[in-house]
Formats: sequence, structure tokens, C-alpha cells
Amino acid sequence: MNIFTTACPRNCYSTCAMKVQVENGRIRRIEPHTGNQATPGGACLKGLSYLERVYSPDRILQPLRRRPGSGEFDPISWNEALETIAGKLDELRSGPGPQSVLYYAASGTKGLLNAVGMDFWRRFGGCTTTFGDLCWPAGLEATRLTLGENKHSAPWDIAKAKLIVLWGKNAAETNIHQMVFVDQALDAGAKLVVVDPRRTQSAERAALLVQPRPGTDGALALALARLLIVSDRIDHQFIRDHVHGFEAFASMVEVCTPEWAADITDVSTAFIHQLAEHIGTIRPVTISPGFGMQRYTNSGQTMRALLALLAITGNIGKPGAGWVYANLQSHIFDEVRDPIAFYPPERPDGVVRISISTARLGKDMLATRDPELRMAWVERGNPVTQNPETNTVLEAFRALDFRVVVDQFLTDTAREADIVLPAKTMFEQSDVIGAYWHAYIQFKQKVIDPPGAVKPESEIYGLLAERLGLPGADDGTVFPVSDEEVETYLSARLSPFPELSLERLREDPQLAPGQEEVAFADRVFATPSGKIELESEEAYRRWGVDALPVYTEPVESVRGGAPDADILPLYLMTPNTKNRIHSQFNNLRMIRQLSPRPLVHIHPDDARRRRIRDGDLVRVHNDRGELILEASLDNGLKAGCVSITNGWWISEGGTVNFCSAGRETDMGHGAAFHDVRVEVRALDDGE
Ligand SMILES: Nc1nc2c(c(=O)[nH]1)N[C@H]1C(S)=C(S)[C@@H](COP(=O)(O)OP(=O)(O)OC[C@H]3O[C@@H](n4cnc5c(=O)[nH]c(N)nc54)[C@H](O)[C@@H]3O)O[C@H]1N2
Ligand SMILES: Nc1nc2c(c(=O)[nH]1)N[C@H]1C(S)=C(S)[C@@H](COP(=O)(O)OP(=O)(O)OC[C@H]3O[C@@H](n4cnc5c(=O)[nH]c(N)nc54)[C@H](O)[C@@H]3O)O[C@H]1N2
Ligand SMILES: [Mo]
Repeated sequence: MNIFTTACPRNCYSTCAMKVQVENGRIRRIEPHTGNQATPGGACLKGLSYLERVYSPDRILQPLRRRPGSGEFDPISWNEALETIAGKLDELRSGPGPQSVLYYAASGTKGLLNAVGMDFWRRFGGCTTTFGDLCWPAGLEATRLTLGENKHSAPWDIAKAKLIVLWGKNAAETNIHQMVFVDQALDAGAKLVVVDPRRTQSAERAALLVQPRPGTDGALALALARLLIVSDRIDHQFIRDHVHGFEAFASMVEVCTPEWAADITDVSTAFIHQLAEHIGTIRPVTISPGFGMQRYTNSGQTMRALLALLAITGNIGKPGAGWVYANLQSHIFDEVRDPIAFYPPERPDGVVRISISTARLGKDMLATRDPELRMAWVERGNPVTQNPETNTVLEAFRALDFRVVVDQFLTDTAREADIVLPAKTMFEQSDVIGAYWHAYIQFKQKVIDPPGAVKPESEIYGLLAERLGLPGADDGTVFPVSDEEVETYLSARLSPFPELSLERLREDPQLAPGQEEVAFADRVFATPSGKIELESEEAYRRWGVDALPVYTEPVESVRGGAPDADILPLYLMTPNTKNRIHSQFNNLRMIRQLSPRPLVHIHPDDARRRRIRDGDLVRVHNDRGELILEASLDNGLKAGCVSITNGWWISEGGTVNFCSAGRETDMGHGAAFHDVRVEVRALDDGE
């Protein structure tokens, strides 16, 4: 039996190190690896379910072709699949041009080898691709504008906090390892505040659960800032030395009284006073805002308003204090450190046309001209389920001549493909990965050979490049295939960092060079003023928002005088859930037992008014789409909100994104998924 060190490459905060036992070429057990101090307890249930996932009878093990005019697929040989695809690519390149092909890749797996995709398309002569990101950019950009860069203290530093605010973050489900350190802080006498319209597992030990109306946290933060200033519970010295724009900010918040905020947020003034008292009197304070909260049309400004609370109280750059949003200290290989890299016009890439907003995928695909899109290549993503406005995304995919999807399973997106290519799992090709909560660089080691006819993407691209006669790189490492070629490729990327050899990583995760235990301890802020910017000229110039984090209503607010507020009075929340990563894992038997079908959570008052009982089938709808699913009455949810976890496949009962809108956040080109209003009706309501 062999035991390998590896790490989970899912798009998840924890990015756990693990040890994998392999016997006779088969994975037997997945065990904790204590070399990663952030995840010493080992993987979650999803991590353990890899044993089922890798060997699932539903896994795609060879290329498939869709029968014309049907939803059925037939297995085909690699030769036939590659000939067909290469033929189509050749035809499009010499006809309408390479930009008639859309290359869409999302967050299915992390790793340096993901770069081979774009290498291929550049060599092909170009393509059309997306900008922006579904996940986190409004918060990244708000943080960059305010603090200069996206980093935070080591995950275990939160154990030193005396006040922890999980602000729109449900760490008990989405970052379970963070809760270990939160519990350590609470055991040592710290207080926990949770701000979330839903009462989640993260609130179990909270001293205060604040439930604002969705999308209004900015108003709450501004009122807190005003109370802190009025009661003089601010750090004058820190502000003088390290904060830019305090005077302008202070005069802007003069009108933000607790009454003003209570009216907007639907949080009582008593709670607002109590929270201000906590933030004003307890030291040190860590705020850990979630990604869910920054998926509104006003959320970049919201995040800036939250950050101001830490800046004016001097809770930055000290042990136990700070902003725990996204820690990109392990992102030493790419440009994600600077979110501007995500953006289009400033970054012309020669032949690669970066013209489609991920948030508006369907609409932008349909609107693309000169040339129009004719083909799509999708890998590591499930846009039919996960991108906003599913009906438009489906329309756009169906309007193409030809679609290729590389995936492990027949997802909703794969079902739209003409040719489906089987994808590797994390155990079947080595790679090097970073993380966005801890700062470890980890070797995601190959532990078994790919089963069936599965080929990793690098090999697929290499074979296509050969067929198309594309130029290769002199050292032959562009499309690494053999284990040796893969290691050569990875070693070359690691070579600027002598402390990070594959030999070392093979045994243990390694902290990224230069990582800071306490972020901003040196009080160096890479902003134009060199200080923490409460007022940001750049925010105004780049995004057209106010230079101060002024509160505005989200566009689908029931307040802002929308004419259909009566018809669509409920906010649809679509958070993540414990035993799934977005649309992954719920197709496994082990996970499905725990979550057999999608549910819409609704407050008993809202249900009663609609004559909906627990377990009734209901229709959740707006003018973009609808879902039919079972209602679950939930006292912990704020009245006026309904909630369905995202990630369900259409084939399992419907993706939540039938109802969401393809629109961007106020900054960063994120997707404003959560700016959504719906109505819910019992199916037998006679409507
Ligand atoms: N188990 C599991 N872990 C995951 C993932 C997963 O799918 N499953 N996904 C990973 C990824 S890619 C991401 S982006 C992260 C996201 O994980 P989180 O950062 O925790 O984000 P969400 O689950 O989207 O939302 C967190 C909370 O925000 C609340 N919320 C929504 N709107 C508002 C609002 O207006 N104000 C406030 N105060 N709260 C609001 C929701 O009710 C929810 O409980 O998790 C990562 N980890
Ligand atoms: N309504 C709503 N929608 C949301 C969200 C929300 O909160 N609400 N959250 C958004 C967020 S935060 C995110 S990050 C996105 C996630 O959006 P996606 O990244 O599209 O989501 P996943 O469901 O993780 O799909 C990844 C796919 O990659 C496949 N895959 C895994 N490993 C590999 C591999 O090695 N190679 C290939 N070729 N494929 C592989 C998986 O099988 C899966 O089908 O969803 C977003 N969608
Ligand atoms: Mo995400």
C-alpha cells in the first residue's frame, strides 16, 4: 500500500491537505494531513465522498456524441471525437475566424495546468472568452480599493479575536475549518455576531444574530460608523496615520442615524446600538464577510462600508483584528492578486477577444457579432446550472452550431453538448494549487491512473494541436502528458521559488514565500494615497460609483419604487450548502441521502398568507423563469425572504438560476445573483 500527500482542488475556502491510501491502483482511504495547519482535522464529507465520486458508475469514461435531435448519447472513439472537433475548428478558423469559438472555463478545479487551455486557444489563432467572475470580484475590488491588496491574517489568527463578526458568511457550512478557530476564540471568551437574513448553523454560538433585509448591509454599516464616531469610540491616532478620507466619510455618515438604517434594513435600533457598542468597546475585532453578501448590484459599496468600521476603530494589522475576506498570499503564480487582471478593455490579449461578461453569459453570447459565435468549448464549469438567467444561457448555447463540454458527469451543460469529453478527477493528474483562505501551496498529486479512456485536458489539447498542426513550444512542455512532462512543467513554474520544490511539496504543504501571519502589520497599504482609503477616487473613475461608500438600494429592492413590487414581493436567496460545492457532489448516493431533493425555505407568516403548508409543492417564479419544488417552513429565515440552495441540476428539480438575472455587480464585473425578487404560490392555488 502507498500513501500519498495531496490536496483538494475544489473552489472552497478550506482547500484541505489530505493523505490518500492506494492499494493495487485503487484508492482505499482518505485521511487527514496535519501538515496544513488550517485543515489538520482533514476533509469534510464531500472530501470523503471522493471514494464514491472517482468510481461512480455515472462517471463519463469515454467520449460521447449526442444523437441528432435527441437527448441520448452514444459512446464514440477518441479518434472520432477528435476528428470531428478538429474538423469543426478548422472550418471555423478559416471561415468566420477563430473568434467564432467561445472558450468558457469556470471554477471546477484549481491548478497551474489549467493554463494549458488558454495556451491552446492562443496557438489556435485566438478565441472569444469571458471576463469577470461568478464568485467574488465585487468584494475583491472593494478590498483592493480600500486596503490596496487582497490578503488577510493566517486562518488561525481569528482565534485571538475578542469580537468576531461573520457578516454574510456561513462558515459552519462553507468554511467548516474556520469554525474550529472561531470556537477556540469563543472558548477563550470572545463574542460572536452573525449578520445574515437566515439563521444558519454559524449562528449557533452567536451572542447576536442580526437579520437585515437582503442587500442593505451598507446602510447598517454606515449607521454603525456614525454611532462609533458620535460616541467617540474611534482610534484617532490610527485614523491620522493610516486612513485617507475620514473627514469626508464622517460628514457623509452624519445623516445615517440608527432610525434611518432601521427603516432601510428592517433591523431594530436596539440591535444597531448593541452592535455598535460591541464594535466600539471590544478589542480586537475581526470581521469575516462572506462572498454571498457581495452578489448584489450595490455590494462593492457595501463591502467598502463594512471595511470602514475596521479602519476607524484601528482594527487592521494587529493580531486578532482585521478583514478576513480573501487571502491571495498563495497566488504567487498568477495575476489574481490584482483583480484588474479579470477585466477586459485594459487588457487586450492579441487575438483573444475578451468580450463576454460571465455575469451576462447568455445575453452577451447572443449579442456577439463580427464574427457571431458558432461554437462553444466548456471545461471545469456548469454554466447552464450556475450562471445567471438559465433560460437565456440555454437559448445562447442552443443557438450555436456546435458545442463541446469536458466534464466528469453528464451535467445540465454536458447534456447540451454535441460531444462530451471525459474529464480526469483530482487523483488522476498532478498539479500545484494555491488557496484563498490559507496561504499554503500544495501538490495535488496523481495517485491513480485515469480510468477507462479518460484523458486530462493537457493531453486532449495536445492531440487536437497535433491534428490542427498548431505550433508547439520549443521545450515541448506546453501540453504535458506523461507524469514526467507534467512534473517538468510544474517544476518550471516553481523554479522562481527555491523554497517550493516538488520534492518538498510531495511530503508537506508549504506556506507561500513572504506570507504574513498578521496581514498589514507593517501598515503598508498599496493604495494611491498609501493609506486605507475610505474615499477612493479610483472607485469613482473606474466604476462610476461615489468615491465614498454611499448607500444605494439594490436594483431589485422591494423598496425602490419598483412597479412590480406587489407582484414579486419576496427576496430569493440562493446560498451554498454544506455537502455540495455548487453543482458538484449531489449526484453521489452518499450525499443524495442527506439532500434528496431541492426545497424552498419560507417563513411561516409568508407561507400562511399563501395557504402553503410544510411539504406542499409550490411554484417559485418571476418574469425570467420558474421552479416547482417542495416548501419547507423555516422560522429562522427573515420574513419576506425565501431560500433555495444553489447547485441543483435541472434534472434534479431545477436550477435556482432560472429566476436570477444576468447583471453585474457595481464593481469588479461580478454576478449580482442575489438581486432577485420572486413570488411563491401553492401549486393547487387555482391560479
Ligand atoms: N460546503 C460548501 N463550501 C463552499 C462552497 C459550497 O458550494 N459548499 N462554495 C465555495 C465558494 S465558491 C464560495 S464563493 C464560498 C461562499 O460561501 P459564503 O461566503 O459563506 O457565501 P454564501 O453561502 O453564498 O452566503 C453566505 C451567507 O450570506 C447570506 N446572505 C445573502 N445575502 C445577504 C445579505 O444581503 N446580507 C447578509 N448579511 N447576508 C446575506 C446567506 O444567507 C448565507 O448564509 O464558499 C466556498 N465553500
Ligand atoms: N444563484 C446562484 N448561482 C451561483 C451562486 C450563488 O450563490 N447563487 N454561486 C456562484 C459561485 S460563488 C460560483 S464559484 C459558481 C460556480 O460555478 P461553476 O464553476 O460552473 O460550478 P461547479 O458546479 O463547481 O461546476 C464545475 C464543473 O466542473 C467539473 N469539473 C471538476 N473537475 C474538473 C476537471 O478537472 N476538469 C473538467 N473539465 N471539469 C471538472 C465538475 O464536474 C462540474 O460539473 O456558481 C455561481 N452560481
Ligand atoms: Mo464561489
